[in-house]
Amino acid sequence: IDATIPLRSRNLWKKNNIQKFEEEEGFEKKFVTHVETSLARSMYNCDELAAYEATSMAVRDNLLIDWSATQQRITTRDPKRVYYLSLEFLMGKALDNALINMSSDKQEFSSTGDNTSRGYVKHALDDLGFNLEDVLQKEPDAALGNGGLGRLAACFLDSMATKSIPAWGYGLRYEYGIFAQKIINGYQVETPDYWLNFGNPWEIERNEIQVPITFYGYVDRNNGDTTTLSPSQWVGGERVLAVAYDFPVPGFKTTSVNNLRLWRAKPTTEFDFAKFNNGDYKNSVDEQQKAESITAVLYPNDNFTKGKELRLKQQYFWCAASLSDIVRRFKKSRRPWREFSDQVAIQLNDTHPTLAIVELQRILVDLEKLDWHEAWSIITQTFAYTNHTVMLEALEKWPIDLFGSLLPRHLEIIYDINWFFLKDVQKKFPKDVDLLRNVSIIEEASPERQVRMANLAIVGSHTVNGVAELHSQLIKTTIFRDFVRVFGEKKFTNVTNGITPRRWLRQANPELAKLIGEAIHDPEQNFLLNMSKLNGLTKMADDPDFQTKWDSVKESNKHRLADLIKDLNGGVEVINREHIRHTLFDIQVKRMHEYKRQQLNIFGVIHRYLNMKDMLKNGKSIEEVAKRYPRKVSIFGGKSAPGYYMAKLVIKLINSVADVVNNDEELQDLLKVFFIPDYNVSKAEIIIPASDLSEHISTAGTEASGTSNMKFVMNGGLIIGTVDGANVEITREIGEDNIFLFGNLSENVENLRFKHQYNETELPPSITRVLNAVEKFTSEYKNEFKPLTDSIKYHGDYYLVSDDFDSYIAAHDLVDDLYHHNKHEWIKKSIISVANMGFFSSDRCIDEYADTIWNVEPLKPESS
Ligand code: NBY
Repeated sequence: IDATIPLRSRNLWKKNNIQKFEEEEGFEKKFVTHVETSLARSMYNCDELAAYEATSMAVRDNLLIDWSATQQRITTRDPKRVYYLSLEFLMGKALDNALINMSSDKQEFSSTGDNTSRGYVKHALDDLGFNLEDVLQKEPDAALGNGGLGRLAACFLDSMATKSIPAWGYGLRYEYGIFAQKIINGYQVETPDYWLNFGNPWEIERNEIQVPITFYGYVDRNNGDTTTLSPSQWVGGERVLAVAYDFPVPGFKTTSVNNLRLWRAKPTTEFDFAKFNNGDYKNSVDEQQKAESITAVLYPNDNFTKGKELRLKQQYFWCAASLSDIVRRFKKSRRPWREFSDQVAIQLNDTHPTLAIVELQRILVDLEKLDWHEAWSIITQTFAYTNHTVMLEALEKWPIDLFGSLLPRHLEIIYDINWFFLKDVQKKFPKDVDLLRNVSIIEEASPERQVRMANLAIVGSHTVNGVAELHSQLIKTTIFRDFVRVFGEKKFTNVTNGITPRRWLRQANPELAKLIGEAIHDPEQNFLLNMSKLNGLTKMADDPDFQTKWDSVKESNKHRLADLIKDLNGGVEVINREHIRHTLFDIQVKRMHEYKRQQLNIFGVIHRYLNMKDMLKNGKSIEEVAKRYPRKVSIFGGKSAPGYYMAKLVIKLINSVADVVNNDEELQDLLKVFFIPDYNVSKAEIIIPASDLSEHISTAGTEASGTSNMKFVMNGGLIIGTVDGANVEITREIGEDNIFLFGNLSENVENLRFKHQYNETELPPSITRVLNAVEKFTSEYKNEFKPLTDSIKYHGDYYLVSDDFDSYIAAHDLVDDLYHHNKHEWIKKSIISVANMGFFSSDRCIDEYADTIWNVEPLKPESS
């Protein structure tokens, strides 16, 4: 139905258009209005939570005015647009970011010295009786993601809005995000993250947008001679509804506001009358309620898949709802189908949305009655796929039986896609059975046949990209090498990841952003939009005054982190504040995973501790020890997948070591160890700016890119790392003198693993000593850490901890030496590194996607 207002009424609408507020007074009015009407409270009954809600609603009102204009512009001009399909959007908090990004025509310096909208809102809140920082704390993180992949999607949304690229994100609105991690007695304990407990002022529930989604059932081929290639009728069994929830995504210094649409599952109003008539009213309602479980919870695994039916249901529910939305919008534009890919580019964030390919083929063939091949050519002009891992345990596969029962028609379509694809391959490479077997979308291996989602994604996409140069090279030579033979090299490209400097520099590290702005004569901080401007820092790198200021910002950030750690430690101080400026903050925060090698890090800490104790035992004074092993605090943080036994054991080991080391009075605070519980986006914003050194030490060839490495360096931390993922390009950009690289190269990994398998390697004495000492830290059971040490001693040391250990220790020696005996040189490296990090802005990354993969252009607001 047409819901447009008739012409004669439109002037009245325009006259009543609401205006954005652009300064304190306007904000105050909105704030009080929301307190009194939306929240039904008053000045006698307004706590910080209410202040957070009212502030958010006021800011949201502003964003929605720009959102509406942006969306109308897209509808009217009908440019090519991007749909970014991701099962995870790790957004973190929205308010602070919105205050920084929210455009205003009156962006003057306010008395708070903050030139964004944040400045005057802070001032206004102060006048209204609130402290902005405290109010911001009331917002729960939107933690709808596991790690790098989900946060990447969030950074991309920020950059696409900032660059005025017409783009929508599509995902799921999980009621429970990634679990909250508690550390009890040194062990990880998971508790549910019910982030919607107090409602969510940032979402718009769109009850008018409900898409029916079907599961199970059968395929009806009423006409006996039709083939699976002809339009077929899928008669579904279970039906649920997908309801849209929209989140405005503001760009920085622009009025472009994009949309993130998340789907929620709810029961249909259909009713099982059969059951009802049998007197089974309760059961028929229960069945309905099951619908909601589809979007109840985010699966908490990173880089690992398990074929759970509910996960496949999530994937189809989300793909079907999103495609129905995309197709509906396309049909409204009344363009012919052959122009579909002139309007639509769909990016698949990993293989999780690969069903979208099959669903679009189904819509085009079964519902729109397009010819199979015509439909397929539309598909392959529309989709592109981003791969995020080469690790086999992370490649998605679905057992045929499970798949065929949930999505019978889709399985047929996959068979047909595969049939045509393999026919082509066979024509090009006659009699190459191995090739056919390797590239087939169906895996024939026992015990059951499986659908290989990566193969399907490659076959259905025009472009496949990796996320850092080394990784993109590796996918071509390992997991996808046979596809390179089939499709040629050009289909496989690289787009090195990036991060948004708005959140990861301006928001997380306002003092550094301010100092940089002053130093490069850019007080308005336009460098946040053009990060090559950071180059201007280079000439200050040697300036002693500037170095002192630079170090003072770091010190202040270290205090901020020390405050957090104290707070997390039950109010008991861990870090000696007196010496904080000269205490090396050594940080590793990321998901807990064997390939990321937190075990290598904690073994290094044990090595250091044993050496310090030995020195004391041998009669050395604490001053002598301090000279060899200067002040340092080793900070860890990260969640383990709930079922990942080894990763959880590493957490326990870190906490056990912390217990012993931190309470060893003999060491006089020279070494401290702390595991930060519940690492998340908000904590990252405090942790990352405080690092002197961060660890990115994955086994070479396993970390596709890494993005926290970029965040740390952009905040003036140096890194110790392996030649892996984006570390390689960080080195290229900042110079090899400014990074501590160590360890074996990816080309040697296979060989080293082979040697371990045949017991051809003897462990170096250094690691043997550490492994033997590990049980000294056991607090719960005898030999508690045996699985960890055995995996290195007896089970092939798959992650090559022993092979890299000595070189890791040597790199740390260099770190100690430089930090404690040549701090000026250290700071210089820090400044030069930041000066050269422009490449890692996600704006650059989005430019590359837009130019080389999507073929889309910005659609700028008239005013800018
Ligand atoms: O994606 C990460 C990579 O490990 C990292 O190197 C890269 O920088 C980042 C962005 O490209 N991958 C990642 O975070 N993956 C997941 O979180 C993930 C989550 C779920 C599943 C697989 C991977 N899953 O199959 O369920």
